[in-house]
Amino acid sequence: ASSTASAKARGLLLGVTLGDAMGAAFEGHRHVDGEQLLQQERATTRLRYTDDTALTLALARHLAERSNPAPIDEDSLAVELAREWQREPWRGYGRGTREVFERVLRGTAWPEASGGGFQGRGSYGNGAAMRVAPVALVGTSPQHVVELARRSARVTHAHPDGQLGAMPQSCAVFLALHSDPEVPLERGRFLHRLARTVNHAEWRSRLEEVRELLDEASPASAAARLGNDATAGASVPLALLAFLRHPDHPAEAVRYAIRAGGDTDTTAAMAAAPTAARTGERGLPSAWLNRLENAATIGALAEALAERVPRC
Ligand code: 8NA
Ligand code: MG
Ligand code: MG
Ligand code: MG
Repeated sequence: ASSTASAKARGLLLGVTLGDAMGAAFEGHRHVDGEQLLQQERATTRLRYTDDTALTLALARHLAERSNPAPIDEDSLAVELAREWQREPWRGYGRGTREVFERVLRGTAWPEASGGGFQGRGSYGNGAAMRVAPVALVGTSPQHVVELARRSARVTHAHPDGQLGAMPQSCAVFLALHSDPEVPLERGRFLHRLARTVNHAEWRSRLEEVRELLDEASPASAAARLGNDATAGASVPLALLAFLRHPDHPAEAVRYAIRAGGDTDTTAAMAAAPTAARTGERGLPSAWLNRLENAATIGALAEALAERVPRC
């Protein structure tokens, strides 16, 4: 892999992990003030990641073991994700996802296992969006990436909204990965490309709301407007805003997402993915990286996937 692809792939995967691990201390808090966050940043304790990262890494390993043009095999992916939960069930999984994994491990095929939750409606939680970032490393175009996102999502999230959330998230990571960090990001154009690729009425209006908040919204007012809970529709837009507010500064994007409260580990992980994919690993604070569990393994997995990043 080129040194740029390698730095960007490492940024992407380590960024997700750091956002998740920094945000985990605040998950479910209504508000997070600057002082609390500063305390967490100044601590020297080990940074532990949660389900968001565990499943992102499982998806990354799945992709690393397969080649294009069909890097996702849903039957295997469902089992691999479920086994990851079984291996470390204490990482803080959502209820819906735990139930899907129990069914998969009992031998139920994924369409039935994921379709059975929430009275047969399936989950529209943000679990598919929170783990989707690695598909951006193997996708060859925005269209290809959102198709991979949909396929990776449906093994646990049968509800269309759970799958749809993973699409703008993956597309944002792809566009950021292939952006030149030396050239200022054209945020309006970026949102326009996302809207065109996802091509869905509800997401168009969510992206329009993000556009309206680009210049001055505080984290609290952004959360009030866009939502900050564990559903895909009320977390992916906030994460995207955090990225677009600080496209060249992963730590600031993470801080913005955390200060917005709610599902902080997940929104911070989703905000960090495109930001650190754009800047590469050097955009991540070394003080955070030094505290991060399993950083060497995660870096090595990123290097393996960097080989697959297409030149474009
Ligand atoms: P999920 O499928 O349980 O969905 C997450 C939440 O979305 C659910 O708990 C519901 O509140 C809501 N939801 C989803 N689908 C429906 C529906 N059809 N009808 C009504 N409500 C619905 O799990 P997931 O994997 O999608 O969620 C990811 C989240 O789970 C992330 O925040 C992750 O960090 C984790 N999480 C952990 C804790 C924790 O206890 N540490 C708390 C919340 C979430
Ligand atoms: Mg989590
Ligand atoms: Mg979910
Ligand atoms: Mg969460």
